[in-house]
Amino acid sequence: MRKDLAPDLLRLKQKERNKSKKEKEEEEEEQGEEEKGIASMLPKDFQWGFATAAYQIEGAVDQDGRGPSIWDTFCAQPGNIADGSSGVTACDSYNRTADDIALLKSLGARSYRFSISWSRIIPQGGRGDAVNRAGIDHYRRFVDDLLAAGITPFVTLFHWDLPEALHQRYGGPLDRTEFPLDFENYARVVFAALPKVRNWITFNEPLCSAIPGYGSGTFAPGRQSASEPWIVGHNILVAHGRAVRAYRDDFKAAAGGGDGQIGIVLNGDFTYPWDAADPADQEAAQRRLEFFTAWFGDPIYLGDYPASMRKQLGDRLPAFTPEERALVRGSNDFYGMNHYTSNYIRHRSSPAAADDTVGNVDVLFHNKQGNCIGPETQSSWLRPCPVGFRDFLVWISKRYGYPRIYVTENGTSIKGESDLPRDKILDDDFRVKYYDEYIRAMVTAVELDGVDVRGYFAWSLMDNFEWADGYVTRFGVTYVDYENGQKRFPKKSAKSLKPLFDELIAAA
Ligand code: GBH
Repeated sequence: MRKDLAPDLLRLKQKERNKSKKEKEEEEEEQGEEEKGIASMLPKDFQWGFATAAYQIEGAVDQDGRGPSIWDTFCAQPGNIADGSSGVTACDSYNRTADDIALLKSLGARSYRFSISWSRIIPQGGRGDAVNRAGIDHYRRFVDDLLAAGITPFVTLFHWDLPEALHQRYGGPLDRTEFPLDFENYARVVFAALPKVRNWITFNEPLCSAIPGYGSGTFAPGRQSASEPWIVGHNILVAHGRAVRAYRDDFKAAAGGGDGQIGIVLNGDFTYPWDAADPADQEAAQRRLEFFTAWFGDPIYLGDYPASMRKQLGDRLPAFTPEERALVRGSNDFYGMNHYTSNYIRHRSSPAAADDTVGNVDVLFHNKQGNCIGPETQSSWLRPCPVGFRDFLVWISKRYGYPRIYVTENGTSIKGESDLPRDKILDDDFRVKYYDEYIRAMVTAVELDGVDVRGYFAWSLMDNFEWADGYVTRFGVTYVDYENGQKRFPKKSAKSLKPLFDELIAAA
């Protein structure tokens, strides 16, 4: 019923609903009812904080025995990165762990999501290759320091920075046998090295390794193919399954009473039909979500790829062997959700092109009536639409049986932010509003739709290397002065999250 309403109408409806709820609470308060507001609260142990990724912040690419990753190679080829930059220095976080932890503390974060650089742990990447003690020691110290500061680590094993040596050796995730075995080995080394970590993420956004990496070629390793994205996606799922099985069999029980958890992070933009009255557009909007997120979610929660993908892609989409299926199905202790934006979707009448990756649809920001989904940002793909967050949380929850969800990334860039003087950048009202509206939309999903959200991480703790967009696009709640020693200056948005979560989390 709600599906045929445009997001702006939904927004109004939501406002209305929240208002009447607030009014109701006020009434209850007058009546002196004790349970007032309890249901509208996030759980008291709700984990909130900020997220980053190794290649985007660490710099120090040659330090302490790190081996090169495919992003070092990709950045070195002219034309791949908008401003010709790379992660060579980035935020220099490898040498500034104390600064980053102090920053997290000052912002009131309860948790921190960061990723580990595979080629710092095993410079050549493979299971027959040497382990780098210095790399392990670095992350051990970092985890100890976070815990000493009262901050809970959420650790991502793979945020796109494949060791270059594995790309050279067998094409990395293109190899159905070697890649899952080498990833499992790397995961085991890290699980053993960091027994105090209770929250593990195997892969960040496998879709981004697969499609920009091997389809459009806009991300490392920059390959362009109509068939490789589906192979890469498949092999990443199997590698994820192997790492999860290893963790459950050999590490989970030993680590602090068996309360550890592990899952994958999937990205997904929500969709609305371009013409809400056209069943073909309604179907197209669903199909786009399947190509985006159910591509990985369905095998994990339901045991196979969506029928719409099989129908369009045929044999280019690998089939699970029984052994692979058993590894992948049921392999999430939680659902890690990265979410930023929404689109209007229009069906296409012509057959899908061979290199189509979106389900043979047009992905748009305007609907048939000419309504725009949200204001422009610095990122061509991102326009704020908070109600899409609520609707996406509900879509995932219904499809997968209301899993425990951690929102592992959410945030925005701002159009023209980098052109402003520093004092103006620090006054990032657009980002403050984005977080306020998105987080409240999430809370609405918790209180009215029964969605089970356990944590939330803002992307990102600080401005950093925004992949192919370089440093011009800033996603940080903290400004980083790249010209003057990577000094950090918290923006208004950085300080806005603690009061917001203090309001929304139930008192202990
Ligand atoms: C996340 O990806 C990443 O996990 C994080 O590292 C990144 O910094 C953050 O978001 C902000 O971008 O230009 O049309 O080809 C979000 C998903 C994947 C969205 C790549 C944009 C490129 C679309 N992003 N995608 S396009």
